[in-house]
Amino acid sequence: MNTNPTTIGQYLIERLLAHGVKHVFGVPGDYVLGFFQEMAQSELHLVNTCDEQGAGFAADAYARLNGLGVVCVTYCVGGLKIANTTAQAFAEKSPVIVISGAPGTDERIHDPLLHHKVRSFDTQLKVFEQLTVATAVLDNPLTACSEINRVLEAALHHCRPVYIELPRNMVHAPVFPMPVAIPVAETSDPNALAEALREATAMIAQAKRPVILAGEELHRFGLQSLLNDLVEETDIPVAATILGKSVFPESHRRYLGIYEGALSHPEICDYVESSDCLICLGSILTEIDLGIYTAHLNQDHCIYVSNERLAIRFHRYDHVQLRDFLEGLVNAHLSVCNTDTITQIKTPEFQIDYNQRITLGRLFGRLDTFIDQNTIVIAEPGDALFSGADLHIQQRNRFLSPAHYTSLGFAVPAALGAQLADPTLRPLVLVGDGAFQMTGMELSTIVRFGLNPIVVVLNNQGYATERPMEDGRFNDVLNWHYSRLSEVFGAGQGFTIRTEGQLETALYFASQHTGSFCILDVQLEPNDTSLSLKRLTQVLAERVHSTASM
Ligand SMILES: Cc1ncc(C[n+]2csc(CCOP(=O)(O)OP(=O)(O)O)c2C)c(N)n1
Ligand SMILES: [Mg+2]
Repeated sequence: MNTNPTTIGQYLIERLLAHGVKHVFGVPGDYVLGFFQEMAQSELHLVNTCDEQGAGFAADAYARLNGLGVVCVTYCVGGLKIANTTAQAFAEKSPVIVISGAPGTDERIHDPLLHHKVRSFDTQLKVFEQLTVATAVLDNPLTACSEINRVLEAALHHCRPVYIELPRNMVHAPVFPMPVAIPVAETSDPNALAEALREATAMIAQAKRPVILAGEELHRFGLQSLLNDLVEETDIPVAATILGKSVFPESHRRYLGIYEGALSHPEICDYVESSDCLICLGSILTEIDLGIYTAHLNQDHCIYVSNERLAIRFHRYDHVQLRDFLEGLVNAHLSVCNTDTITQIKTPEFQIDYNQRITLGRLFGRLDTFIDQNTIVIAEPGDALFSGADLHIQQRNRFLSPAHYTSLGFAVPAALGAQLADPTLRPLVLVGDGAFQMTGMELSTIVRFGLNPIVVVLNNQGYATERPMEDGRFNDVLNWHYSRLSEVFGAGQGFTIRTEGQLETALYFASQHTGSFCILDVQLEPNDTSLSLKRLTQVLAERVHSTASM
């Protein structure tokens, strides 16, 4: 750790590198240009996107894979554009560092109306106070270093975004860093932990059919090997929430599938809901995880433990860490009676019918056999996610989707972030035509940085998810020639797909052509939607209409 005199800008860069950040996504502007130049001359790789929202989503995906991601923008015109992506990172626990340039402290005297200013100089700060777990304005060289370390630690501790504002005259301000204090890990109350483990192990031992429901926090807080140990030790079957999809290897002999209330496969739903001991680990149990509250989970049969709460049946335990509880379960060497042979929903054989018109179901049937060890599936909210939920993801952490916050526009920029975080992966991007039109231009950034995702556009001529709830021209989008985007960008390869044979040709080409992106314009009937989407929109339509009649 360097404690020699340095500058605020240099110190911030050094701390990002020390935390394993290699790439920074963003768009420069005059309030942040000085810091961009500092980053450009450092070991950090700058990835300037077409739009700030693209940078925000890329940083979110990068953070989910790398453990920390960074988006750097200019004041308000850039910063406020990533309010949405930061909100998503907060809602879904993704540790994104937002760095925004800002007017210099010397420029703020007498409160002038500088460009990009909204109401007052702290408007943007106030917005981000709502969207992050910690904020720092680096306006004082005496405290800047400790402020940087405080917010970075907060991002790691809570696995949520933080905000750093850097007034432009402070980038080169000299500082004398102090050695960084090693954060003290939060520990459990030993009595509460012991009591909770006593109750939980007794409940599991008595149960006839215990089941684990695994959620996203196991990934975010690095607890997946403990889950694996628990399953190897006990043979308890595992279902995952949709937000936690791929937290457990889906090829594992004890993996059941995705549980999301009535939206899940009926066999999985029955198995989970009829369990006499449901061990729910690291899930925040969102509305979507619970199948829009169609889930029937009996609290009397539940052990619920997340990073923030532990409840066993109707008893609540405070100050027990998820990690400690999980370690306790593994070390308890439980003897479990659930020796059920579970029925797994396997990838079905796929026989191509070359001249057959392509349908959504057949597309996903084929994609399920196309996924390999190096694929990371990135699914946009909409039918891409609902159909994507049933894909068999063999490796851990190879499925990304904002399944709770469900902001459209994530998938294409997320491919950029994911592939830079782990260049061994090839993203398979599943995106609706509506969502593609929001951020698809980041394919341009993907070309500039030499990446090669396969982008599958589900072209059903608009907002299929919304049509069953309320239809009108507002659900239509222009029918782009998606396959010709490769001409626009001067790279990549595009395919228009109407038949299974055309899909086959495109997938074969994509598997061979790894030099750039491939885009598949899959032309579907507007009403060709998945069963999950049909079930979901039926529930949502009832809600829309019951609110309308109130
Ligand atoms: C940023 C954002 N704007 C609006 C919505 C509301 N919304 C949810 S689904 C949907 C339609 C998505 O259309 P498309 O991407 O084509 O997918 P499809 O529904 O056709 O599968 C919309 C507009 C949203 N979730 N996110
Ligand atoms: Mg669509």
